[in-house]
Amino acid sequence: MFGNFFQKTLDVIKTLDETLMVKPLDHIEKERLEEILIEADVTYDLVEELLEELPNEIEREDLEPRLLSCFHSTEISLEKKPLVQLIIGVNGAGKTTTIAKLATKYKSSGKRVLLGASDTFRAAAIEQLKRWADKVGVGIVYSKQGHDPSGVTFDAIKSGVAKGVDNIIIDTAGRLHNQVNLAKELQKIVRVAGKALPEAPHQKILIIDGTQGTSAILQAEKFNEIVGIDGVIITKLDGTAKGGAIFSIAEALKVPILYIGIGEKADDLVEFEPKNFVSGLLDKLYKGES
Ligand SMILES: Nc1nc2c(ncn2[C@@H]2O[C@H](COP(=O)(O)OP(=O)(O)O)[C@@H](O)[C@H]2O)c(=O)[nH]1
Ligand SMILES: [Mg+2]
Repeated sequence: MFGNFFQKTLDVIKTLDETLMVKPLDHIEKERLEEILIEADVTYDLVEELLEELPNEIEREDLEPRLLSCFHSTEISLEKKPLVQLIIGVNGAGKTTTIAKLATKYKSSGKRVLLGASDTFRAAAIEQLKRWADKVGVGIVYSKQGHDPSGVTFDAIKSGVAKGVDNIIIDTAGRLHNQVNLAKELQKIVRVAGKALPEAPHQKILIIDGTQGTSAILQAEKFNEIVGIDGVIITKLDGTAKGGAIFSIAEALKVPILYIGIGEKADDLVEFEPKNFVSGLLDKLYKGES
């Protein structure tokens, strides 16, 4: 599981330093480790913080808890019926595709799913979500391009409640005519969702394009200011060497990373487990396993 999405990052690490090829190692020199982490796109400040006060020869046992400390777990109860999830993020981040992946996952565990096409900014966005709903075999509530996205959100939630579905997933636009409009629209969607069903949306999930590396952090902080984020899904980690950004993103936002997107197909979504992720990385560094 680890290798599929972090392989490219690890390949870069491997080519960086021949001495790391001789495994197993009982320690790695601090300077080498710094280089490796920075090359994998962990931010400089975080690398310094992670390795602070560690000896010059760093052992796996000392590094492991520090890497793990970047990650946070969720305190949100997902035991709601229906569970309403709002998907936000910039254009092209992978929102619509990720919604299809989540719907596939829920459906295969026996849940009934309804999608809300609240990205009404582009006609193509509505069509894209409709195609996915057909393909995955789940319901969808949509309207015409240009309609009020909060209206679609309201209708989707009301309809989902009436039908007794388990999961409602709401798509949103990542770009409007300007930034202020986008902020206002997202805030309105959240307000109106709460009117359709108290406490909805239960989870606001930010989709981040993993190929952007740490430059996505600033963007994520903006979305966090606008509506407050409960969790993150990082997409496109199948094709990037910037996988180390996971640490910086998790540390900066202080919200859990829920899933990782590893391709364009409906089942290219893996649950993110900090423990497995970190121990996989350390295996590679110290033992040479992939
Ligand atoms: N390789 C790869 N491509 C992805 C992944 N997630 C989304 N994409 C692609 O990224 C592009 C934009 O995705 P889309 O869902 O339309 O983004 P949206 O604008 O945020 O809704 C599409 O071509 C997707 O197929 C992923 O995990 N891996
Ligand atoms: Mg979209």
